[in-house]
Amino acid sequence: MGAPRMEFLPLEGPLEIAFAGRSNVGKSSLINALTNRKGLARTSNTPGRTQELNFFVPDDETDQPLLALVDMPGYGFAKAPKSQVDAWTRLIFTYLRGRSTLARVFVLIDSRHGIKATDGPLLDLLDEAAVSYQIVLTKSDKIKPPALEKLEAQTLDILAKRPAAFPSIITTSSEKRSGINDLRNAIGSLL
Ligand SMILES: Nc1nc2c(ncn2[C@@H]2O[C@H](COP(=O)(O)OP(=O)(O)OP(=O)(O)O)[C@@H](O)[C@H]2O)c(=O)[nH]1
Ligand SMILES: [Mg+2]
Repeated sequence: MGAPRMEFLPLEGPLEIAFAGRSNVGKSSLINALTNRKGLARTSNTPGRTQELNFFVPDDETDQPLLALVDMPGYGFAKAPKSQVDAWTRLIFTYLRGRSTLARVFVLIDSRHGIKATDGPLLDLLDEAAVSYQIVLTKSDKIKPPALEKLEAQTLDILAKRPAAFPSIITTSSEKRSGINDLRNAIGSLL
C-alpha cells in the first residue's frame, strides 16, 4: 500500500520497520534483498525514485500480519522539483515523529560517504522524539575493507553522542547480498 500524503496512511496495526536515508542510498534495493524479491520495491539509478511511503506486508494466512516494512522517499538531492522534495521530507518527518507502532527506523548511510550534514535533521528528529534507530551502511561492495573499517569506527563515534541510536551498526551490500542475515536477525529480535 502506498501513501503519498498523511491522510492516506494505513491505520496503525502491525509493528512497522522503516527504511530512511538520502535519495539513492539503496533503501528500496535493501527491502528487495531482505525479502528475496527483485522487483518488490522499485529501484532506479535516478535519485527520487520512491515518491510515497510504501507499506509492504507479508502474505499471511491470518488477517493480522506481524510486521510491515516501510520504504520511504529519500531526502537531500533528487531529480524532482524542490517543492516536491520538501513535501516528501515533511511527510517522512511527520510519519516518523508520530507513529506509535513504529518499532525501529533503519537509517541507511552510503559506505563511501558516511554520515553527512544532510543526515543531521533526520537524526536530530529521531533523537528528539526518542524514536529508536539503527544505522545501516549500504553499498559496502563499493569500498575496500580497510576504508570500510575506518568508516565503521568513525560512525560508531558519532552515534555515541546520539541518545536514540542503537549502539551498533549493520554493514550491507544488496548487490553482493552481504549483511542481509544480520539485518534479518535485528528485525527478528524486534519481533
Ligand atoms: N553497487 C551497489 N549498488 C547498489 C546497492 N544497493 C543499491 N544500489 C544501486 O543504487 C541505486 C539506487 O538504489 P535504490 O534502492 O533505488 O535507492 P533508494 O534509496 O531507494 O532511492 P530513492 O527511492 O530515489 O530515494 C540503484 O542504481 C541500485 O542498483 C549495493 O548494495 N551495491
Ligand atoms: Mg527508493
